[in-house]
Amino acid sequence: MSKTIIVSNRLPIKILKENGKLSYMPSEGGLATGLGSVHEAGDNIWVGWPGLAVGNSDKKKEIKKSLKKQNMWSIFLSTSEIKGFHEGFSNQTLWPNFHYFNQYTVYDEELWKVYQKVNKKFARKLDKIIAPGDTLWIHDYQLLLLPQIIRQHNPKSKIGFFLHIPFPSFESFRLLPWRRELLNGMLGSDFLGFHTYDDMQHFLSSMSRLAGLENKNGKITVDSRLVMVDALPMGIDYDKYAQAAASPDTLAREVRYRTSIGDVKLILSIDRLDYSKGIPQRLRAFESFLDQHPEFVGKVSFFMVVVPSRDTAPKYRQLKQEIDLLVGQINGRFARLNWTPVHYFYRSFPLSALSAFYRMSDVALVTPMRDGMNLVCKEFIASKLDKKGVLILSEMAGASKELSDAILINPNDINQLIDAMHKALVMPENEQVKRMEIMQRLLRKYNIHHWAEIFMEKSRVCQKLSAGIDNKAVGRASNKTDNKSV
Ligand code: GDG
Repeated sequence: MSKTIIVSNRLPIKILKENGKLSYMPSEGGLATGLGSVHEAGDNIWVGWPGLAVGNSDKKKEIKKSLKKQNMWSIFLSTSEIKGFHEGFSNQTLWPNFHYFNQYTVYDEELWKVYQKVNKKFARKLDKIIAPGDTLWIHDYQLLLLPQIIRQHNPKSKIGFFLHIPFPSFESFRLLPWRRELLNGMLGSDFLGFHTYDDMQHFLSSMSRLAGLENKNGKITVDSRLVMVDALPMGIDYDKYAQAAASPDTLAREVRYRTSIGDVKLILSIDRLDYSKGIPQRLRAFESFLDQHPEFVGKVSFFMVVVPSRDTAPKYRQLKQEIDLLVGQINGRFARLNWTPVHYFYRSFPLSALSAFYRMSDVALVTPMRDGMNLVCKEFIASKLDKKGVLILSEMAGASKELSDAILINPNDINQLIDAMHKALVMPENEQVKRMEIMQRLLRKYNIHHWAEIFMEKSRVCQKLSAGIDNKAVGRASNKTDNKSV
C-alpha cells in the first residue's frame, strides 16, 4: 500500500536527557498536532532530525529504534551540520532574508555548502524509504533544495511542499547569491503551498523574473511536468484549544494567577525570542501608552511570555538584552508596591498555563514585524469561550489576511499601536463579542485538519493533471520559454 511521507527539519518529538536516560515527549507545535492525523493513518511515516546532537552510535541506535516504533525515521546531524545547516544557512541566511531583515543576512559560501550537503543527506535517506506510489510532503525553508534532488533520483515522485514563513518579494530574494538554485530546488515539487496570496505572488514573480517561467492561474509547466502553486493559510487545532480553555486544570490556574496579579486589565503577548516578532517595539509602545494615558497606570499590566529560542546566536542574545533592559526600564519607572506594569517570563509553559493566560487576558497584542502566519493570535481566539477579549494584530502577519475583525496595525507606527491599545481597553463588550464571534466561526471551520486535507487533495489533483498532460502539448508549451528550469 502506498504511504505518505512527511519530511521536516525537526521530528515532532522532544527528547529529554536525564541522568543519561532518554525520554520522549510529543512536541506541542501546531505542525505536530495538525499533521498528527496524516501521520497516524495507514503506513505513513515522518522523517526528520530528532533535535539533538548524538555522537555515540549506541545512543543513535537506541533513538532510531524507539522512534521507529512511532513511525518516525531519524536523520542525525553532526555538530558541524547543526552549526552550518540549522543555525547557519537556515537561520542566519534564509530566515532574515525571507523576513526582510537583510541587514542580518549572512552570505557565506561555506554555510551554503553545508545546506546543500544536508539536503542531499535527507534525499539519500528518503531514497531508501520511498516506494512507487508514495507521496512526500516536505516542510519549510530548511529543505528548499530537497524536492529537486528527490526528483532527479526518482522522476515519478509525488511531492508536495509547504513554506511556513513568508516568501519575500523579488527585491529581497534576488539578494541571495543562491537564488536560482533555491528556486530550482522548490520546482522539483508538484504542488507548492504558501500561507498567503502575497507569498504565492512573490514566489511567482521571482520565478518569472529569475527563471523566465510564467504561470497560468498558478500553474507552471516545467519540462514535461506541471507545478501548481496556491495559497493555503494554516489553521489551528481549534477544538484542542477550546477544550483546554474549559479544562479544570486551566480554570484552577486562572484563579491562582488572577489572585496573584489582582484586579487589573491584562494585555498578553506570547512569542519565541525572535527579531521578526517586534517585541522591543511592543514594549516601547506600552511605555508610551502609560505616558499618554496616565488614567491606566495601576489599572493595566502587560503579561509577556518570551520562549527561549536560538539564544546562542549573537543577534538573539542582543535582542534578549534589549528586552531585559526595556522591561527593567518600564518597571523601574512605573511600578507600585501593589502593581507591576510588565510581567515578563523568559521560559516556556505547559499548554494548561498557556490556556489560562489566553483566558484571563483582555487583549492579545500580536505585533510581528513580519510573520508567515502566527498561530498565537488564532489560539487566543479559540480560547475565548465567553467571546470577550480583543485582538490587536500586525498587518505583517499572514493571519491578518483572514482576521480582519481584529484591530489591525502597522507595527512601525507607534502612535497607531498606542491608539489600538486604548481602543481595545475601552471597547464595549457587545462589540468585542461581535468581532470575536466572526473570527471564531472562521477559525473553527478553517482548522488545521481542513488545512491538511486540502493540501493533500491539491497535491493529488496536481499529480493527476501532471500525469494526464499530453507530452506533445507540453513540448510545444515549454518550447516557448527557452529557460525551462532555472
Ligand atoms: C512558524 C512561522 C507560522 C509558544 N510558547 C509556548 C508554546 N508556544 C506555541 C504557540 C504556537 C507556537 O508555539 C508558535 O507558533 P507561531 O505561529 O506563533 O510562530 P513560529 O514558531 O515562528 O512558527 C509562523 C508557523 O510556523 C506555522 O506555520 O505561523 O509564522 O514563523 O502554537 O502556542 N507552546 C507551549 N508553551 C509555550 O510556552 N506549550
